[in-house]
Amino acid sequence: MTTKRPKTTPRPRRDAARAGSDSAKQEQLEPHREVPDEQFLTTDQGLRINDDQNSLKVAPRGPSLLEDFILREKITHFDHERIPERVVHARGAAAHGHFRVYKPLARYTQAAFLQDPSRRTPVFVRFSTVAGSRGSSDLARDVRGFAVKFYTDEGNFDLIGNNIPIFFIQDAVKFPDLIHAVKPEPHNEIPQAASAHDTFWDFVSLMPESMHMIMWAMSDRAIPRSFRMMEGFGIHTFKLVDAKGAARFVKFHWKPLLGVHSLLWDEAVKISGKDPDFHRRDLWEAIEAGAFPEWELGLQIIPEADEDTFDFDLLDPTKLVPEELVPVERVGRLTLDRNPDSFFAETEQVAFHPGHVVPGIDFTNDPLLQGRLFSYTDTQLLRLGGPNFHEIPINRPVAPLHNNQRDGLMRQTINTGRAAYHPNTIGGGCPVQAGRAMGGFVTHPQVLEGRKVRERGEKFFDHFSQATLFWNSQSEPEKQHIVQAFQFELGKLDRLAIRERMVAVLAQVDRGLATQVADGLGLTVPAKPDGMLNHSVPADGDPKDFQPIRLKQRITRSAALSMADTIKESVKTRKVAILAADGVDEATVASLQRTLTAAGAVPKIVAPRGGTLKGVGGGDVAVDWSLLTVGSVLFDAVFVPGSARSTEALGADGAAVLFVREAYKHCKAVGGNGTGLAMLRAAGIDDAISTVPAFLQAIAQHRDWTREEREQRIPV
Ligand code: HDD
Repeated sequence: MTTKRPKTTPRPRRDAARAGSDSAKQEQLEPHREVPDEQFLTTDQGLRINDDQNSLKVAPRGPSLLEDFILREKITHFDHERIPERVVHARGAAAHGHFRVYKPLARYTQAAFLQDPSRRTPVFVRFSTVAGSRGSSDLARDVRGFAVKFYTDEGNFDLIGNNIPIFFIQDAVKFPDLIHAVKPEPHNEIPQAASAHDTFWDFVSLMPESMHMIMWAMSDRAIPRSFRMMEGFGIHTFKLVDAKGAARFVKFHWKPLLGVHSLLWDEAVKISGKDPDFHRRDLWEAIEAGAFPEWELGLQIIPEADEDTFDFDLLDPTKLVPEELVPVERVGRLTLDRNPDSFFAETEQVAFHPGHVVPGIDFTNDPLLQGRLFSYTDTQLLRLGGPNFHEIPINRPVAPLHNNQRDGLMRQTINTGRAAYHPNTIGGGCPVQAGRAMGGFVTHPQVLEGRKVRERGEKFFDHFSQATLFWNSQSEPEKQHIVQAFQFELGKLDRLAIRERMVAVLAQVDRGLATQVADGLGLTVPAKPDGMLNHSVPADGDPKDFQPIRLKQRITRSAALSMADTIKESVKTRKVAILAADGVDEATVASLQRTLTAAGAVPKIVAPRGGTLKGVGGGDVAVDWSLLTVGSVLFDAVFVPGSARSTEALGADGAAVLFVREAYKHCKAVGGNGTGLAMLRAAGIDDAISTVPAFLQAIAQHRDWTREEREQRIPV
């Protein structure tokens, strides 16, 4: 390792060589960025430190002195390094990038960043799980957060969504209950990052409004292959407002260009042990390798006049708008192209808020959204320690910021002038309010009238129709995975009564589903639900008035809801293990590496040991990973190149045999040539792929799910 030492005087950070470079431009955007190259070590006050190895003592073996301000400063700072983790979405990973609209959207909205295709709006995107702590596994069965901060010229716009288009509850007032139920149980803090426990299922089994979301959460959407292969959804219905003040309803979508792909539960469980940072690492590595993740922004636009024409309420966040009813218009592209430099300064300190909007984007009365509008600022006050969190570099807008807010903990802005109020004459009346024409935000003047009530819209009570729509839209393998997920989750419960209640609720979604789940649990589905299904009833309410209703639906299947209908045309960024041992044919390996890399895949040599293999022709083959450190669960496909000595060694190695068997069991592309095919046959895989083009095609297909339906011959 070389150390870039300062010579006599360290060079200034922005020296001539850097000026005009990309990093120099970045520094201008982020003046707080620290680069230690060629700099002296200093205290927080800028004093150069002469000895960072020894505290100040009386004699070499004597006591330390209180006088040691360098020691005190360092330890004090260290003691205060942690801030409260997010109460939800604590575990996350993020990246910088940009957004570009395809063509002006003036017909829908006045938002400036949605007008000009030549404008690159910087973004910061944070992905997350919901339930686990900061250090929990990426592989939990959970919803994934998909939060996008657009740094637009008109101020920051935050689109804080999930990878599932709907939510568990209809009203923010139930959010603390939901989260208390899903978090580890309060007496023993078990289990971490898992919904498979009594309190969660107790709660949701009493709240039929959660059933649509539960169906998604039990599907493979909740165990994505990669953040890069997830859809994103704004969930709530929002409003777009054009320059004339006319509004339309909108649902926001993110469509990944790599398609939507998932893991299998068995893989997720095993990856959790092999690499709990699997998703975080995947995002990081893809960006470092220049394979920038991309999504298209999609809009479902609904005229105001159509508000009441659906079989559901547009304000109900437990319902989606089927794409068959309102197509998704793809309007722009999001590209993530830069990893953060400091996890804490950027990914941890970023503060999102659904109330961060720009002119042309407005809220609806969705009661979940309305509650969120309060919660996010409130949470930042605690988490980031005060009202000036917008001054933290990652949260600062690029738009100019002038107001009469003053002071507070950790204030950084040095406001000039004496008038911190409006109206004023002392400051010349500044800063002045902006009219609509000057980009001032004007709330859409929706007409409202009504009694003050604690109630919800009538259609909100159709809790099962869309849960059934989701079930009916799944492919057979997807249905089987949902059944297995329910069996796993409910099988983990201590209380039989909760399992029984859930099976009864599931029967309302689909009786066949409930029966399959019940079979695995050794239960039977009751002929009729016993008593009421909805227990979320006000004290003076008549429970009868709160029970689920079923409205007639216009559609019964929606292709967009099944991952089976996703893009399957690319092997880009897919990880392929080339399984090898000493005596491998280095020419085959090199040609395979070339072909895979040219197609955009990421080949890695996996061998029984690390270091370098001796090839059959006497050449060296560098090993990327040994079987001690990886399993096939970390790869999308496996290829075993033929060469007698190598494949004999692999066939005799239990870890290598397990490696290929697991890949096969997880429905991945498994290929080989020559003696590689014989090794695979001996491991029980007699239909391995024998040509490279067919192997590539199989990887692009993601998985051969039909293998699951066939007899499972492979013992693992
Ligand atoms: Fe939330 C964080 C998404 C409902 C309260 N939420 C948070 C994050 C995401 C979401 C992605 C992480 C942001 C980040 O990466 O920093 N939340 C959602 C979605 C919801 C939703 C899609 C429903 C459609 N949330 C919701 C409700 C409430 C909250 C109803 C409260 C009433 N959410 C919070 C929070 C968090 C948060 C407590 C924790 C950390 C933070 O805000 O910054 O305020």
